[in-house]
Amino acid sequence: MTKENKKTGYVAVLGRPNVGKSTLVNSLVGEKISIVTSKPQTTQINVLGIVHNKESQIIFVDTPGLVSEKQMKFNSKALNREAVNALSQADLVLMMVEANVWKKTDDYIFNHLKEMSMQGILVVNKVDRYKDKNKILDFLKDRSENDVFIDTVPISALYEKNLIRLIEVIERHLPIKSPEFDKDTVTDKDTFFRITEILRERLMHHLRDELPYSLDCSIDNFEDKEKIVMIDLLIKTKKDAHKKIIIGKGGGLLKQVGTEARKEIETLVGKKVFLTTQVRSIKRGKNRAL
Ligand SMILES: Nc1nc2c(ncn2[C@@H]2O[C@H](COP(=O)(O)OP(=O)(O)O)[C@@H](O)[C@H]2O)c(=O)[nH]1
Ligand SMILES: [Mg+2]
Repeated sequence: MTKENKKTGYVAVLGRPNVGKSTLVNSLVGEKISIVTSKPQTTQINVLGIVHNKESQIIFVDTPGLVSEKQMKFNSKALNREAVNALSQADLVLMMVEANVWKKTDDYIFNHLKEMSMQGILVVNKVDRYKDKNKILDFLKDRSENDVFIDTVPISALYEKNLIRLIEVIERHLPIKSPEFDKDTVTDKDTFFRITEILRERLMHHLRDELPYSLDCSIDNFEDKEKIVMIDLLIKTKKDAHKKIIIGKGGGLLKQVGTEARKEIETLVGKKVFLTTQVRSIKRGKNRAL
């Protein structure tokens, strides 16, 4: 059976790290699709968040934040490639910025769109930070009058303000075609990916800035029993020193990370979860188990 045609398309969400891209996609999908922390470059690969409306199917592509070459550290090159990929496949682009903040990286992204002769919607996030909305008006005007932005929408992704308007504006610019995903599908990522991402988010939340990027989280064992899911998670790190930090004093940090992750995983799988976490440092191809 062919699906009824709707406004359907891929919407790439671009913006510098930490502007709130993942928060927006999660709010719109109504489920945690993509992890969020206060640290830049939390999202490492493109994640699809699919929003099903009566009139439309909007496939958001949450990208790792684009950064300029100058600011590149860790694996930013690979992250940039993900964002550029999303751009090339998109039917529509959202460029997300923070209200009253415009940084060099915003210029970099804006110029990138301009050079590619791409048009998009300017989404101005975190307006909740300004009680007096007049304080944002000049910013909106200054930033939206150019040939890149076809529309401007101020929002608060975190407090879900003006998101209905954003959806309306997006729908206006999408082509009418057959929806790509069935209505139960909210992301392209499977449960295993989402579980390891939850663990990574909790680790990033608790650890020092630079450490989390060198971590690799995976599932060692997964058993779905009738009333409980048994999961063994593995955290791989490159240095023994990192292993010590992750485990924490008397195992305290790892225990806390495990407890927080377990609660979120229970929501995701809809069952009680028995979770174990193990840290392993891998040096020059050798496996040094805990
Ligand atoms: N005040 C406020 N904070 C927000 C809003 N949206 C996101 N944040 C916060 O900004 C930080 C970065 O969010 P995230 O979605 O990970 O940004 P990303 O790197 O662009 O994906 C997190 O601490 C969010 O809670 C918003 O609308 N208002
Ligand atoms: Mg993100």
